[in-house]
Amino acid sequence: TLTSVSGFPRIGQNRELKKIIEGYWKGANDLAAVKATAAELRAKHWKLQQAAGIDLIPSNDFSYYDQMLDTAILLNVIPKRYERLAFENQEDTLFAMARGYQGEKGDVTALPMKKWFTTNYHYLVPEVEPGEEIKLNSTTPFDEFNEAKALGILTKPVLIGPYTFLKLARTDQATELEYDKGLVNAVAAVYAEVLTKFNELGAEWLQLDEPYLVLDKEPGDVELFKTLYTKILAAKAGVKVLLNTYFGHIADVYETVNLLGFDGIGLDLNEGREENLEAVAKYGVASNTTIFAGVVNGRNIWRNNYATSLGLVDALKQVTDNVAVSTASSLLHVPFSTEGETGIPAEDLKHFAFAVEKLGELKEVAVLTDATEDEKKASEALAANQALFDGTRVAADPAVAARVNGLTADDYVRQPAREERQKLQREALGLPLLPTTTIGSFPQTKEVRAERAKLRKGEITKEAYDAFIKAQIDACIKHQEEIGLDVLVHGEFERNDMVEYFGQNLNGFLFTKNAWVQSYGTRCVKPPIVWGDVSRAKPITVEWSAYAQSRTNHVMKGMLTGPVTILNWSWPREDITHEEQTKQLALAIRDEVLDLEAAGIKVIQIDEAALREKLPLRKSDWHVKYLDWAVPAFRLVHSAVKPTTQIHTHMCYSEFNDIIRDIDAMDADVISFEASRGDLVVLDAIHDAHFETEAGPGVYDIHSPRIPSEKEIEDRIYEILDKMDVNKVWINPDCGLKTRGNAETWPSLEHLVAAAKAVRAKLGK
Ligand code: THG
Ligand code: ZN
Repeated sequence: TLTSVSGFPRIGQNRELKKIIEGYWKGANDLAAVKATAAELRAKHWKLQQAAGIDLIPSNDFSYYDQMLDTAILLNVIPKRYERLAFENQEDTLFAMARGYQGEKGDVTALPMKKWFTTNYHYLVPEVEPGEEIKLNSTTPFDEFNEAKALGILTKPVLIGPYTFLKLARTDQATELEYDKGLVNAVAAVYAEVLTKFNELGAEWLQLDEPYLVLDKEPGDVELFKTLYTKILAAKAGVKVLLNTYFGHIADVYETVNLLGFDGIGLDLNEGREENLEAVAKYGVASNTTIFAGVVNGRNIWRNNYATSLGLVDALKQVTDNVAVSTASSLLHVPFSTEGETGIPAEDLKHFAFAVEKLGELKEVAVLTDATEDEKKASEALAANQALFDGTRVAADPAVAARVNGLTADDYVRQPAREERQKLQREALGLPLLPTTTIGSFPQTKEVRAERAKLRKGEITKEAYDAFIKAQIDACIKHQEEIGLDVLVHGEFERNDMVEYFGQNLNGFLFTKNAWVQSYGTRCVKPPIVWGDVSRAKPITVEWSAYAQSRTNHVMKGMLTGPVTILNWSWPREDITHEEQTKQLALAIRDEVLDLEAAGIKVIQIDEAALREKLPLRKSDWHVKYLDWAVPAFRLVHSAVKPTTQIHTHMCYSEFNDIIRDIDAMDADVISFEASRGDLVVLDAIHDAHFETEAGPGVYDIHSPRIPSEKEIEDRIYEILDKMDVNKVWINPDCGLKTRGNAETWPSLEHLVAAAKAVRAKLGK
């Protein structure tokens, strides 16, 4: 049985790519060094896959920043403002599109960034300007194919497909594209040209990723898909084309797809299992088509259950003999290897498979697929795998179960109603119109990280570390007071990551040393693992927040991460439901909320940065599979506070127009969210839905190092006031500031405060 990997992590076992690229940005090394490291990483990753016995090894899954951005550049979808910078190296144009640019050549903002389907990975949104000349504009996919070929490895080049590209790209007004004939033909022509070139270069397979196919279809979508692929497949000559889908099922278009003449169709048999299998059974498989059975999960860290995978392959074999086994999605979303995770006992670590281990699983599943019943009975690999799933992995905590089972409907409802609370809070907190605040974190400088590393290595005492953090808090508070912010924060210097930090202070979690996963560009996260039942051992943030409040007469905001976000940014268990795990987390954070309140904290922010991220891709699943328990879980966290305690929440990204009422139903008093890098339609949604929650739509983009001018922010505030009741508007940046430097953070915040004051003054007249 043929084995195929959809994509492999590119950041490197020890994040080599991150380090060399960030070095280049800082001027510590040149572009040649970046290119050399990139080539080394590609070679290492191809060879690893070859050694694991993988048949179809991907190329062009590498990227300096993001594969969607690469696709835009490949198609020449480069807005003029970046071309005008006239960089000598195309890499610098790429980085300007990704990060914005402010320097001697000009001043441009970055392309907007959005979450890649339901993952914590972010892609850059291509911007197609009117009259854009779509043409083949890069040789990267061919160069990398040749690079592997020179190493003796015939790879399967991977590209984001034209349908997904067109569905995710936007106009320069941030609206959806109109799929006119010219645009569609031009895009199809580039893909056809790519196929022709790969045919010349001797490629056997080409993989086109079309994850957008797992979403609900709008009128015209299926036609668009058919038009594109009818043209593209006509150019395939000797190359076999694998249409790859993931993160869900394609049951609604499977019949059409099956008739188009693809050589391979990749189906996700984890996330779209039942629907995909049913579609295959119902419509069959064209005689020249191979089904690529996505059985090895690309989004979890748990060992594959071989018996389950073999069952899935068997089900397909009832319909066709042409079955290959594949990763269910790219392995981009899992860490590199469990090797070196010495902090986790071997007894526990054996339950995990990261990218490298998943290669082994894929191969073993393929071998077992071809095995006779007797061979399977004799297989040690199968027996060892089965043993992982027999018996109890972890004992249940009866106290946690008792608490969850004891919950009643009242535990999910805060009293009195929000309108009433907002009045009481206005009096109690004494804030001005358009209050200013920040999202919570301040720059995590080298110094802060170095101090934490010293504590970890035992080079300094806990007392010395705490004193250091207190000094950081003191300075941060003083600075916030000086520039005139209204609601202050302590800065979160004691935290590494907003999820990892809470995980470390809760029972039931496991941690890795090096299990990094790319989040955007060179930025990575190291999600903790939910191993057992979750509970709070002791107060987590109370001492820090109480200390910070003691240092100022301003309102100090307490900062917590919400249960849905903790779960979504951890590796969840697969033996109990997400709903169950979230309830356990909600009860733990609820304890923390009440302790903060008791310690005199009047404003408590419970971030649900990742709530939108895991909204199911199909609308029919939104409520039943997710919102119906995720929104109540948030209410459970805060329902017991006093009416005058103001509950804030924060969400990354503003893509919640369609769930605006669900956001309101979280019953927070105030929400801040990202809106500065994207479009303004969310303001219309707030307006149209009579959104009750007070809101701070971010007034500038913190993901870019550029400093916004006071004027820019003032203009932005007026845009907001056009759509919102002035009494409900907060002024804040669009996300936490931990990834920024102090050099850009403070001037930006000064401009923010000045802009808010200027608008207040004008409103007063
Ligand atoms: N935590 C987690 N996921 C996230 C965010 C987060 N996803 C979305 C949003 N924030 C944006 N993503 C990131 C991801 C990583 C970082 C910042 C924003 C980051 N990472 C450091 C890096 O790569 O240099 C990690 C270094 C370290 O902790 O030592 O800054 O906040 N879970
Ligand atoms: Zn955010």
